[in-house]
Amino acid sequence: MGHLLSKQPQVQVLLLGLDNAGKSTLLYKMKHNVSVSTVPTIGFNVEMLDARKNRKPIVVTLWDVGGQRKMREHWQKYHQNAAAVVFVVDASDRARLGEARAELEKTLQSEQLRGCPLILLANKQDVSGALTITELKDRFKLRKMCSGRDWFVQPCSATMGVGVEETFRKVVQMARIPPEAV
Ligand SMILES: Nc1nc2c(ncn2[C@@H]2O[C@H](COP(=O)(O)OP(=O)(O)O)[C@@H](O)[C@H]2O)c(=O)[nH]1
Ligand SMILES: [Mg+2]
Repeated sequence: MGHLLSKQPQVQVLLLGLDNAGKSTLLYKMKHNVSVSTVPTIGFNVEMLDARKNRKPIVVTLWDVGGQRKMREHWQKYHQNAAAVVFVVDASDRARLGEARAELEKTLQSEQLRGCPLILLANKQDVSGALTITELKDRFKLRKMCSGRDWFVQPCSATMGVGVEETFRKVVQMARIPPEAV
């Protein structure tokens, strides 16, 4: 089994975003389709999911490297070989939007992530008053921030499981597969 898996192209996907954005909830929902009560991530959570891209099996490894301030400096280490970045925003937390935007901008400026596709998640859509994807796109000036890369904004509610499958499909579709892996 391990042998079989190792033959499949592997893609590394980073789950990034501020603490409390919903990264760990999303990860568990993608993997097990269940909501678990999350604890603030110290270090990282990682899950491998099977998928098909261009009708070929691939393994998607999702890295949830923790959003707490002291962990953010470690993001850099995970940037190498990233096939895609999923940046999770708590769309209901208007007070921290500026902080989230600054973090995203810093992330995208990383040399190792040059050209890396971005899926921006407007999470917590179940909370009334949450920013819509259009509002988030405007507030983040996303078009400008993302010039030179593929990007997509997906609304979701990680706890309710809404938009989670769509997110995973989008990740698989947009992920860059390293040429040596195919
Ligand atoms: N209402 C609501 N709460 C959410 C959603 N996603 C996550 N949460 C809650 O937000 C808190 C932080 O989630 P967590 O996944 O630990 O965030 P992380 O720090 O980014 O890993 C937890 O209490 C989650 O239950 C969502 O879509 N809607
Ligand atoms: Mg977490």
